[in-house]
Amino acid sequence: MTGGLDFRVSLLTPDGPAGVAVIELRGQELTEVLARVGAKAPAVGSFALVHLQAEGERLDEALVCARAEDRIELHVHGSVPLVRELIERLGGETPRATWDLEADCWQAMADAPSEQGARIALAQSQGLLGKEIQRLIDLPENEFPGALAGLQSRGDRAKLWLEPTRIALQGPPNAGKSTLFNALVGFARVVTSDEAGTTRDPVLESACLAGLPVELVDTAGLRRVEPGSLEGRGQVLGQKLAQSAQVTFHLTPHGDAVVAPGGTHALVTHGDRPGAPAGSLDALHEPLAAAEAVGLRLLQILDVGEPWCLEWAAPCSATQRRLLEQVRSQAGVSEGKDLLREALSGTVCH
Ligand SMILES: Nc1nc2c(ncn2[C@@H]2O[C@H](COP(=O)(O)OP(=O)(O)O)[C@@H](O)[C@H]2O)c(=O)[nH]1
Ligand SMILES: [Mg+2]
Repeated sequence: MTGGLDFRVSLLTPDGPAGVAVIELRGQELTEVLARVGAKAPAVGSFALVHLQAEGERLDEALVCARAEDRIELHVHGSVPLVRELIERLGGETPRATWDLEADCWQAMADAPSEQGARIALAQSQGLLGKEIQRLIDLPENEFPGALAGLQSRGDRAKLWLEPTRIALQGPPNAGKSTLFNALVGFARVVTSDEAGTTRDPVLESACLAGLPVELVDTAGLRRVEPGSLEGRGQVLGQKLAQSAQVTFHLTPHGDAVVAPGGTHALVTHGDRPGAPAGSLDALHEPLAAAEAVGLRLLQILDVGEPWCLEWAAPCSATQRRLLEQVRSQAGVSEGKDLLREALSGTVCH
C-alpha cells in the first residue's frame, strides 16, 4: 500500500548505471500512479513512447509497456539519480543495496573488458553459477571443501578475462619500450625517439593481448640520473606503478647483454638487427607480429592452458570471489553452506 493506493514499484534491472533501466508497477490503480509522472497506460499488450514529467518539468523520455491490466513497465534511461527520482515520484521506495547473484553476474557482464569475459559472465547469469552453488550445498560434507576449492580456482582463471592484468614495460633508455607499447595498444599512444629520456611520466593504457584484457604501463628508461631530476622523478613514478603490475617485461635491445632482474621476464628488441636471435621483437617494422609474440608469451607466463569452456561454472565478480573465500574460511562446512544458501536467496549483504 503506497500513498493510499494498492501497488508495488520495483526495479527489474540492476541498481547501477546502465543504458536502460526497467521500473515495474504492479497493482490495481496504475492509472493514478502513472499520472504522478504525467504518463498514461497504453492498451494491454502494447507500448507507447511518453515524456515523463512532474510539476511542469520533464523527467525523461520512456517506453511504457502494458504487460497486463495490473502490470506496467517503464523503460527509462539508466541514470542512477534519475531512476531514484522516478521511483520516489511514483511513490515507491528507493532500491536498497541488496545483493542478487544473477544481477551481480549481469553487472559483471556489463563491466567485462573482453569479449570472452562477457561470455563467461553471461553463462553464469543464465544459471550456471547458481546451479553449481546448489550442487555444493547438496554435497556430502567430506566432498564440499574440494568442490569449493575447484570453484574458487575456476574463478581465479575466469578473472583473467574479466579483469585486466597489469603489465609493465621496463628496461634501459632506447630499448624500444615505447615502440613496443604502441604496438601492443595498436596506435601511436606515446612519443618514441632515439633521444634517451623521452618517456618521463609512466603511461597506462588498456589493450587486449591474445584475447586477454590488459593494462599496459610504459615507463621511463632505467639509467643513472641526478636524483630529483625530472627524469629521476619519472623513473620513481614508473617503478612504483611497475610494482603493482602482475607481469613485468624487461626489454633489452639485441646486442646488449640480456638481463631480467628478479621476477621480470626478458624480451629482446631490435629484432631486425643482423644476428638477432629467433624470438626477438621488431616492434618498429612488425608491430602486429610483435604484439602476437608478446601475447603468446603472456599466455605462458599466466599459465593459460586449455581454452575456457563456456559450460564451466565460476564466480565472475570480485564480490562473488570474496563470498566463496568467506565460505572457505568458515569454521565448519554447515556454516559455509548457510552462507551459500543466503547468496542464492539474495539475503546476503556485501
Ligand atoms: N631498428 C629498430 N629500431 C627500433 C626498434 N624499436 C624501437 N626502435 C627505435 O629506437 C628508438 C628508441 O625507441 P623507444 O621506443 O622510444 O625506446 P624507449 O626509450 O625504450 O621507450 C626509436 O628511434 C625507435 O624508433 C626496433 O625493433 N628496431
Ligand atoms: Mg620510452
